[in-house]
Amino acid sequence: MKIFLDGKFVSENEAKVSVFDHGLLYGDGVFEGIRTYDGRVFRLDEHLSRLEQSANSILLKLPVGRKEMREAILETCRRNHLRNGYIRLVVTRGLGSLGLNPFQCPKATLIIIGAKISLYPAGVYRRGLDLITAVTQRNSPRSLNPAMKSLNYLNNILAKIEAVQAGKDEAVMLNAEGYVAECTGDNLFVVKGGSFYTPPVSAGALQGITREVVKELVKEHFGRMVQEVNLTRHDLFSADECFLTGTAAEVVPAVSLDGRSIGGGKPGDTTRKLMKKFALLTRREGVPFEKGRKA
Ligand code: PXG
Repeated sequence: MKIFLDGKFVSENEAKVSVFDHGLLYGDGVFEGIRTYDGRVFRLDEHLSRLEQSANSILLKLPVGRKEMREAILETCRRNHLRNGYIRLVVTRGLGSLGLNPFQCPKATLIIIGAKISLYPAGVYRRGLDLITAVTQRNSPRSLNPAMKSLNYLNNILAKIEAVQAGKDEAVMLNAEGYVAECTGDNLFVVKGGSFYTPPVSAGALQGITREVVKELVKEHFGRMVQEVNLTRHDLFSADECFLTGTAAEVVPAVSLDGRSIGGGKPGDTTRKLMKKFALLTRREGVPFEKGRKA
């Protein structure tokens, strides 16, 4: 595996950052998880825009511009023959001293890792996920806004620990008002009476790239606009269908929450149709990276 680290491709063994990197010391940085399908990078510019917005929000100057970043990603895919894989793009605040002050870190560290993707096991897509509600609240947009994809994931990790300890697949995170924000690494949707709902970004949801794709698919195949509204646990209990979306998970059904079954405890037809349409879409668009191959 060849990893891009600050302008050079290095082996896994050589791919190391300093103990003085503020990404390690403080979780000070931003990241993206991106997919490749059939030799093409899916929604690359959308991911790069979100990275730029996250970086701008924490006053982090990206070490290279959009064009160079794009090319470094495509080259990482080429060198790792990443036809169907996962790219982790990480920008940390870089080397500094043992103090919070980010202005003492002269240059951000850029890391691009090309890896094989590990989805949920296939059975989960047939059976659906069992969810719990996390006691850990989603970060308040007024403290660490979940709309920024920062390296600071302890909030999500604490909720994930709750799910694992409860023997369940995933945790739903609520905001301070008690409304559903999202899951630990995925957005959440419900279907009820033919309408589609997802929490707004203001409720503490990331503006997921997959979430946007699903909105497009709902419009195209169901002729509906997804409604961004505050959702309660009761809305999930009483939904016809529920599913999660994310770069790693794609579209995955959820069939129970806190021991209450959702939609009869089985993945619904609408969710299954969206899973199929999503799979088809990923196979026909994206930025090709293999030399001599057209889009
Ligand atoms: N919410 C959160 C908090 C996320 O981290 C999503 C929603 C979905 O967004 P996209 O753009 O991927 O549709 C994410 C992104 C993991 C993992 O290992 C998941 C994400 C990022 C990093 C790791 O499950 N999901």
